[in-house]
Amino acid sequence: MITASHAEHASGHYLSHDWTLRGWLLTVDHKRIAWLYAASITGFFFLGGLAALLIRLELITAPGDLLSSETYNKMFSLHGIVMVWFFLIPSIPATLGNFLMPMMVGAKDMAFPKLNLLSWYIYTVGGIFTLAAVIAGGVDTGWTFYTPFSSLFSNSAVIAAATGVFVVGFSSILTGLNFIVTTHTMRAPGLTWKRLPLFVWANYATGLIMVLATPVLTVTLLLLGLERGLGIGIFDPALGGDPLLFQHLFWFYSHPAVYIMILPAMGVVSEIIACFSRNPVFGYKGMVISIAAIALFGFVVWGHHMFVSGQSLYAGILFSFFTFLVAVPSAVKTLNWTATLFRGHIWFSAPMIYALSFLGLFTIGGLTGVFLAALALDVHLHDTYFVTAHFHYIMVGGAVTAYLGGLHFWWPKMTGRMYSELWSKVAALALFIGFNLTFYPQFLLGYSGMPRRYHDYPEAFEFLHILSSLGSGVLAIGYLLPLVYLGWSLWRGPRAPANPWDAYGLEWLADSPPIKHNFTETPKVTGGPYVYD
Ligand code: HEM
Ligand SMILES: [Cu+2]
Repeated sequence: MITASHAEHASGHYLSHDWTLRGWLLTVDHKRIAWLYAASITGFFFLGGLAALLIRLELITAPGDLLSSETYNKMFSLHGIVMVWFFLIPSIPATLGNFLMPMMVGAKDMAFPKLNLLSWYIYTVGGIFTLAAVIAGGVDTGWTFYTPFSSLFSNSAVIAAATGVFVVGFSSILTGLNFIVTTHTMRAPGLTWKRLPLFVWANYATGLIMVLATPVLTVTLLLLGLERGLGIGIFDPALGGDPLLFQHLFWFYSHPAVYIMILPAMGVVSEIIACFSRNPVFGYKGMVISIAAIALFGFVVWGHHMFVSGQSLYAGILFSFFTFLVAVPSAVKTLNWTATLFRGHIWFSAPMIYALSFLGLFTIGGLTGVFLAALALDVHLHDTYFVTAHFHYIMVGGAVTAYLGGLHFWWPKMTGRMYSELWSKVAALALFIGFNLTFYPQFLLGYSGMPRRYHDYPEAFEFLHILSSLGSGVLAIGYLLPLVYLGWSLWRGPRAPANPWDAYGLEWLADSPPIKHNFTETPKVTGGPYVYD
């Protein structure tokens, strides 16, 4: 049980005053910073999405007839760089996490509100560098910046783009730091670790990965810049370097980084599934241990990206083994969500449709990851559309779907407004259908030998590519619709009560939208989370 008072406030809420530029750009309120991030990542999401649509347009026909191969390379690089570094990494933590972490632990704000604002500014500076790279003609290295292509051969705007990613890493570190310290020091009386909502646990673990892994990426990009800009030999064998070193360093960060994308998504889904099946999350302790295990083992599997790079077979066997191992806690979580649904009173609200979509799509993404972790199979599947489909099932089907689910779940809290039930369900279904139509054919394409990152292909692959491109049109509708009805709800939506879903959690005790410092008095916690009956 949790208690607190939330009397009506004549003084108004966090959005009701100070709508000056200064009031927004110099705010240290975690809730407003969440909106600054939300606006920025939405912009990047649609920029990346535009590039994706151009890619899918090119691939409708077998010959490379819409974009030249150079432009095509720049298009998928733009898509990957923007989506991974400027949308997915910040997405849930920087928006929903920023808004909710302090509220869920019963605090007034983050531990370091000014660092929180600084992290958004750093993100913005990074974003400007990357946009400058695009304006300067684009980058063609892919989001992975592999050497020796990026350091020696590419004559596109590598330095500007890599600098953007280098800079944005610092914002990620600051966000992570804030999550860690906030969880440790700002919890309300009675809110012990064993009573923390899973969303808080997930973001806490994500914070640890952000702080521990991101510096490796930062250094790697710095080394790349030193070699490309000053000719210092690090990755170039002619100068005494080793090109594979780049891949090791890059994936040492970027594999854990995929858990930066998925752990917060898992946190969101836990909250939604518990609420809309009116059941406590099955196996809370197992869920927390799984979060920790994923964060920990995520650090020892990076070599699964390098099975065919010539690394030693023994290394390959170990990396394969650990990769199978990391799939176990993911499976535990999936089974526990399913058990939570079992005998629940399921309410098919829009957030729940997103959460259920996540469950199915994440499972397919995870299981195909297990295929890829098998050494022999990966020789056949590496660098094909099978890999593309695998990670899109997780990063888009999983993380983006959960982000939208969370946005719909907490929208009434964040804005004080309700949105159209009908349209939100239509959008969630369009997403599910469009997503599968786009990416399921890519498994078949990859398995039959279609390599990734090519702008033309044999005619035999045309039918599946057409399906995939059609699907991307439906998917685009699924993403554009929320922009319309959520935007509309801001002006015309009915007022939201403090707890429209009858959900548990400290955030629901606050007003909708919350007052500036969230609670009138610090809430007291006397029991565990998810006391649904
Ligand atoms: C559930 C356990 C998972 C397993 C067993 C797994 C396994 C793998 C393997 C073996 C590869 C390398 C394939 C290759 O390049 O030949 C791979 C690639 C990839 N995976 Fe996963 N994965 C899992 C979860 C995830 C998650 C949670 C994400 C993202 C949130 C993710 C994102 C990616 C990405 C982005 C790539 C390809 C990167 C690139 O080459 O551009 N995976 N996965
Ligand atoms: Cu990986």
